[in-house]
Amino acid sequence: MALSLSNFLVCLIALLPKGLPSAIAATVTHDFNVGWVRGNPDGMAERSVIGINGQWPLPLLNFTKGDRVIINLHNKLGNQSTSAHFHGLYQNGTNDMDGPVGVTQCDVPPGHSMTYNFTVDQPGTYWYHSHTRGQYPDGWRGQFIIHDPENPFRGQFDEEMAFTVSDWYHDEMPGLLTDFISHKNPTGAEPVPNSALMNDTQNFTVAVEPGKTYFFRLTNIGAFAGQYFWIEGHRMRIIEVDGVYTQPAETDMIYLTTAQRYGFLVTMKENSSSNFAMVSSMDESLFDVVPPTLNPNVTGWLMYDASAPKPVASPIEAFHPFDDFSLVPEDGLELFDHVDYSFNLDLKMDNLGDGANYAFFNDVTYVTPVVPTLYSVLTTGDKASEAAVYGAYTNSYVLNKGDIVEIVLNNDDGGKHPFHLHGHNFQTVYRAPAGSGFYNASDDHSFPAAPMRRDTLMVNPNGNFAIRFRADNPGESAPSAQNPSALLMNEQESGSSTATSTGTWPLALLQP
Ligand SMILES: [Cu+2]
Repeated sequence: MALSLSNFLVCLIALLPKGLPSAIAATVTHDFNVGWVRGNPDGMAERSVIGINGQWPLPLLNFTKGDRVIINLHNKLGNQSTSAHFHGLYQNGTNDMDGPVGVTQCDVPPGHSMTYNFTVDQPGTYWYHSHTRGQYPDGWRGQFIIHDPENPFRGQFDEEMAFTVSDWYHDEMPGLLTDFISHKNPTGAEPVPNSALMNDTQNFTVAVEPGKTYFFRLTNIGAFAGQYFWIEGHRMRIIEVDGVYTQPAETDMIYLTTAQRYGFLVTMKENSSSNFAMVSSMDESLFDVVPPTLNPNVTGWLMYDASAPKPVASPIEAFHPFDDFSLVPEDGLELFDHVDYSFNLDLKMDNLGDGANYAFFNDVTYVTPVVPTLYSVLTTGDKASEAAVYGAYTNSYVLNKGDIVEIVLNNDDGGKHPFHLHGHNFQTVYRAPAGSGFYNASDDHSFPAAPMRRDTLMVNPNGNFAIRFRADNPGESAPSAQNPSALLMNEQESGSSTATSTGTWPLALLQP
């Protein structure tokens, strides 16, 4: 994929512990001229897509832990506002760089610019995308990799490579959204994608060498569809989920909700002159109606021999993906067994007086506040610690810095839904099977000793989950040279945390 971004480096010497490879923390600057270009990734329908600097697919961005990232966003769309979010980055101390419109910033109108400036202190597989309404599936999304000089699996692979899977629509989002949240769609049926993509194409190939071990980083950058992923004739050894290293776990198949990432090692066969299919298959259980013409699968290939044929993928009988709940973090961080603050979010889908279908937490459907939540934190003085100042339709909870917070999510809907927490990863302490109903704290739950941590998690249909995290990322920061847009200083050790979700139609795209 061509990189036509103007990069320049301002180098700083980083002090590294003895014995590690020397590295320098750099300042990496990208100019993002966001504008419309033409694209036809599935070969079935050319359409307008949102590109950067005249190009689409968007560039794979590579950084090294410790780098300062400066992204000069210039909105050249002409007809739509925009924003940029860096999914999974904590933005601890730079909360105003997080991107969600109405939470940490206002939209960037056409013809205007915004500079995102932050340090990447966490290694792993992330992605970047517009956080303006449902804009990103029009193409405005790509992978964001932070390389780790101290990767604990460093000696166990020869090369690393990042690629994506996604769903794809032939129609543009503004029209799809209008039809989706409409009295004409009272059941809230989500738009069904037209096809699936692997690395924004349907002809993706990876040149591999026999015997080598590769570290693949896979991200579901789609709008809606979860994806089953497998590689014929090869096993995957999972070592990372959502930026968190895991104890190695072997599997033949993984399932990625939208916005989830997996890092896994794959060792090539010692002798092979044939090529092998890599398949991603959209989770059709999410679709209310499956059009007869829809091909839910997309195939890519591990290419041992470029002159050999690319085999058609074999059909499979059933999907048996790896259960991510069984993962153990590589650092062994133990269960937060003392909870300071716990609250429930009860999810349901229901209709309002306009006849359209909305998603609700605790009987409230989110309405983007006119004043972004972070600005309210900074301007309401003593009242900043009262949840009510953030608006009656935001489901705000004010957390105390340092507390261990538990969120119980009860799914009163018959669909699967992924949830994403900004600014933290969380321990997944409990996840009920489909049909379990609401979480009952007085039941005898046995929690994992060292729960998996990640930033995006799926709740099962009519199921529930409980997650725990340390509230160590206050949603405010002092003005500084790196952070000139924080206008007011607030010394209180509390911040607002707005429960939002991403990547799932009913939850991310709530407009009145
Ligand atoms: Cu995010």
